[in-house]
Amino acid sequence: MTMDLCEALKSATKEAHERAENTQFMRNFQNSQISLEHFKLLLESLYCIYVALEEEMERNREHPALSALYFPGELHRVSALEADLQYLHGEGWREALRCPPATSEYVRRLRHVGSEQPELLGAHAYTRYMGDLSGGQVLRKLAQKALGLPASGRGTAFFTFPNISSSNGFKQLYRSRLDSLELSQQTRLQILDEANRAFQLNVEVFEDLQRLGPSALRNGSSVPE
Ligand code: VER
Repeated sequence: MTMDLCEALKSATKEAHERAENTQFMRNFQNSQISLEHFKLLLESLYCIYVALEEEMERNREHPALSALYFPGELHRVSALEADLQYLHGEGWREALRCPPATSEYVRRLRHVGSEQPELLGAHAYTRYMGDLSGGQVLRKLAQKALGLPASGRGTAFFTFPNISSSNGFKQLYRSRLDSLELSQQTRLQILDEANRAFQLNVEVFEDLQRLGPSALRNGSSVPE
């Protein structure tokens, strides 16, 4: 019997997940060793990625392989990232936005999939949103503590999903939606490949951010009052 898509996704990306978790960038984050500059770079990079992901989801929202995964009110991260960047960088954040090379590569892939193979976009949505829902709360607390960001949630809105009351409950719903997709065997295999590619793109983004880090410093990297 074939595995449900979710189970297959989880097992196909297990090693890739371990690689992502163990990048220096994520390890530093987990050990509260993230600098404010790295954190800002991360949010800028995520902004570039989510703009592309969410625009492509929006454009393809009626596609039969995506409509069941379309939860803009619950999941979308762009406005949260805008609020965080506005808070951390102040006015002018948009003009100063940095989108490092590996991030641009990720964005290119999202745009390509969105226009050429939208049936694979769900693999990208799964990789990011399920990850955010799984680790978000822990990362938010770590960031607040390491960087002295306020407990009110300013600067860390990306990690909170105000329209989801139970992240476990929502993950279950999302999994059941993934499992209910009617897919050919070929598309199913392509989705598993694409999810691995999505993880790899994330690894490359983290490696890039780690390299860039403080050397890409702009002035004024203190937490706003
Ligand atoms: Fe993951 N993750 N993760 N994760 N994650 C879980 C589930 C999960 C964890 C912990 C956990 C990423 O990083 C981390 C992803 C995707 C991603 C647990 C459950 C830690 C501690 C880290 C690193 C700090 C990253 C970087 C990604 C992807 C970009 C997914 C998709 C899932 C859902 C798996 C499933 O199908 O249930 C404890």
